[in-house]
This record gives sequence, C-alpha cells and structure tokens, in this order.
Amino acid sequence: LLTIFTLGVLCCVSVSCSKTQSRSTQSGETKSGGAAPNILVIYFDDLGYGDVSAYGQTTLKTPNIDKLASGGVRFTNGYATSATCTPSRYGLLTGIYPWRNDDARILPGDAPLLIDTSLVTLPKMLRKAGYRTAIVGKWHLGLGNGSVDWNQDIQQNTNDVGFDYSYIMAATTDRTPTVYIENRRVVGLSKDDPLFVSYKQNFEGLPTAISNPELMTKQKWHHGHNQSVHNGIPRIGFQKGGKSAMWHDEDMADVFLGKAKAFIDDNNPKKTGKPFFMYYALQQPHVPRVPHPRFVGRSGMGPRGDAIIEADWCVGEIMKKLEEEGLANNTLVIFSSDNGPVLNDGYYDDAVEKLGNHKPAGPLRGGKYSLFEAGTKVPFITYWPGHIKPQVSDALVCQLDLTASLAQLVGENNPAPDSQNMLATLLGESKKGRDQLVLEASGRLAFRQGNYVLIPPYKGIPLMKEVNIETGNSADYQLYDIATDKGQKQNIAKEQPKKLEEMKAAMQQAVGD
Ligand code: NG6
Ligand code: CA
Repeated sequence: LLTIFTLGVLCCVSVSCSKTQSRSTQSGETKSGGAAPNILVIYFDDLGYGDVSAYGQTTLKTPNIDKLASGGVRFTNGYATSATCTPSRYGLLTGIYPWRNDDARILPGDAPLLIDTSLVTLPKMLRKAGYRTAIVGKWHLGLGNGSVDWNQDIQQNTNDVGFDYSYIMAATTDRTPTVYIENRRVVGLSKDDPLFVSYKQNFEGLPTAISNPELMTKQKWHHGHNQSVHNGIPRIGFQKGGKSAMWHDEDMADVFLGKAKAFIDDNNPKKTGKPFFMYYALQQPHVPRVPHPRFVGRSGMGPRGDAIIEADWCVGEIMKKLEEEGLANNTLVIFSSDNGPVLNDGYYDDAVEKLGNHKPAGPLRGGKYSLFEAGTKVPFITYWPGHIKPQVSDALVCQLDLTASLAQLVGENNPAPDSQNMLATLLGESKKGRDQLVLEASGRLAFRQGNYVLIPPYKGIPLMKEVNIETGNSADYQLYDIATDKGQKQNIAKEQPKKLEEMKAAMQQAVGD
C-alpha cells in the first residue's frame, strides 16, 4: 500500500491530477479509481486581509497560520464571494453565487435552512467520491423549515446538505440560541427545561439587556445586541429555558477544537479506509470576542487581538493532530475567512481603542459589509506538504471555486456552473486564476476583471457610522485599477471611459441582467 501511495504522490506532485489520472493514497479508493487526500477547510469569521502576519502585518503574531502560508501557496488575490457571513458560506458550500439566492443574507438564529437539500453541495460531491464529511463550528445557513422545535430532532439540517457529522452553533456567537447542536440535537438539553427561541418578541417575564443592564457583566452592547443576555453578554434574539445546554463563550474554541480532533480520531482513513473532508469553521474574531482566559491580554489589543491569537493557536493544534495521526502529508489544507474585518461590530470591547498601529484590512479599503476590496479579499492559503511547493500567487481565486476544483481533485463532475476549476492554481502548479469575479456586499454587486474593479452606483449611505466602514455606495460609477492602486484611492471611471464601458458590459454579461 505504501508503494502505491508513494507512486501516487510522485505522479501527482508535478502535474495537476486530472480526472483520468489515478491517484493513490493510504486513504482508500475513490470513484476515480485512485484515492484522494483528506481535505481540511479552516475558515475564520471576520478575519481581515491584514490580520495575519504572513500577509505583512507586524503587530500580531499568527505563527501557525504563517506556517501554512510559508509552506504552501499564499494567495494575494483570494476572495470570499461576499462581505458578510451567510452568503460567503453559501458560496463556499454550494459553488453557487449567493446573489442568485435572494435569501442569502445575514440570517437570524431561527432562519430556515438556506441550502436546497436537492443541490449537490461541496460535501455531497465529496461524499459521492467516497469521503466522510464533517462540519465543526459556525453554521449560519439556517436550520429546519421555518419552525424549529429545538427540543426534538432538527430536520433539514447540516446532515441533509452533505455532512455525515456535524457539531455546530446555529448562527453566530452574538445570536440566540446560544447552544451547540450535534447532528440533529441540541447538546445537553434537559427534558424539564425545554429551549425556546424567538426573533419576534421576548418571552414573558424574561429580562433583556435593556430591562436589566446589570446582567451585562462581561460585555455591553454598542449597537444592536440588546435582547436576551447570556453569560453576561447581550445577544440578538430572544431565548427561554435550555439552561443546561447553554454554551460558555470562553470555552468555545476548546470545544470546537476538541470535536474537530475527535472527528479526525474517529475518521482516520487508516481506520476507515476513506478519506475525510472537514469544514472547521472557527468563531473568531467575530463579536462577541470572548477568548479563553489563557489568551486574555496576549495581544495587547484587547479581545479582538486575543481572539485572533487564540484562533491561530487552534490552527496549530489541529495541524499537530494531523501530524500525530500520520496524516499531515496526506491532507490538503485550505485556509480562509468568510469576510473582511470590522472593529466595533456592536459591543464595547476596546477593538478600536486598543488597535494601535494594527491594520486589520492591510492596505485595502473598506472592511466587512463593504463593496471595496477589504470586504471580500481575505487571507487565502493552500497547504499540502510534499505536494504543494511553497510560493506566493497573485492569481485571482475565489472560495466559490472550491467545489469545481475539489471535484477535479477527486474525479467527480463539477455540480456547480458558477464554480471554476482552479485546481492547478490552488495546488501551485499554475499561476492562472479567474478572468473575472462578481463580488457581493449586502445584496449589492461589484465586478472584478483583470486588475480592474467596477462598482456601479448605489443609493444608500457611503459610511456605516457605527462600524466606521465605507460601504462603497456612491452616486457615480467607480472604477479602480488595483494593480497600481490597491487601496482604491483613485476612481478612474472618468479618466478611462472606454475601460468603464468595457467593464459595464462585462459585468452585465456576468450578472445576466
Ligand atoms: C449584523 C450585526 C453584527 C454581526 C453581523 C453578522 C447588529 C447591529 N450587527 O447585523 O454584529 O452579527 O450582523 O456578521 O446587529 S456575519 O459575519 O455573521 O455576517
Ligand atoms: Ca463573518
């Protein structure tokens, strides 16, 4: 078996493994006749392009992410599809542009399942290829059919869109229900104290952050986030009961890491004969930022910096686990973030006050929620020791492309036409990226082609004052050449009318109206 493995590795190191080529690894057979590596997607929440030291910042240390970057391909033009969470995750898991689905917007914690269960998602495609699949961490893509009974098996969940195993939070750390869900069940619920969730009204007699501000012993709300209070932290949404199931924010990193490691234990291909795909979706550094006490104060930047250091540590631990299990050289790791950075996202947590010289967006303009580059351009790294040659790549790649690319890797058909096969680029064998990409922020679209970015006119505020982020809205067309103007400081729409028309036409064609 080892010889076959070595041969397989040799054949696949220098050439992009096409559907017809056979791959052999210790993981067992896939449909393509060979076998394929384990795939680990490590996905942060709200981590900015400038938040990782491998991307040039010097104020925070992220040694474990840096190790992936220096041993793999560090993309300088890697994008999420969107500037917020739900649509980006939709794009990542379906390979479909989220703006095609009107409901792909930031969801409340009681939203119905957003992904059509008849779709061949990324995990379903991999399952077809023989993979065991798992999600551990943040979901935020809805559960159930609109009226979830949190005390029963949850139908229409992660398990129905391709995950064999699932250990998640329903939405975000700032939204109810503040519980973990393992497969179809809320973890740790007691029959005597059922859990109820509402985003319409509070449950009679229960306190909120408004009625009982003294309950906010850990963090206070700045905007939004003033409904139910749990663990001294006010949230969005109301909840009642379920006390024994409530998470402790401080432990969340350890809980998810523990579950991710346990999945690797239970699904080591040496045992199961099948490779695995794990989507490890960390909750940091989204608000509320509540790192474990052992990370508190480590960054000198307050909870946001500490949460990034904690999450970086988690990356190191999961990589260590792969090594211990003898899987490091047989696992393709893809690291990225769902959208760009934000400092004050609704809590008083010193993110602005203690920032110092740190630039979460690096040289980019905007941030989370923005149509400018920092909304969607994120750290994006691929790592596979012995298979990927360390390098920096300027190729234009998007999380949307994982479906087609991984389909190519495992010998399956690509189920998602928006998703482009970038396998050779992701493996560092080619520098050719996408020609163009449609970007989305809160339902508004921008368009990148070559090194030009077009932002059509949009009504609405140019600056979200509370979060202090420029939206990208303007009465005029904006055109930027990001090869020479990374920070999008110079709108060249008027200077380059021909380019502007060309970009407008190309965008119209790409968007299809
Ligand atoms: C916003 C929240 C913000 C964050 C975001 C979702 C308010 C005022 N702001 O509506 O705090 O939760 O939604 O973030 O409620 S995301 O990364 O999951 O998209
Ligand atoms: Ca996010």
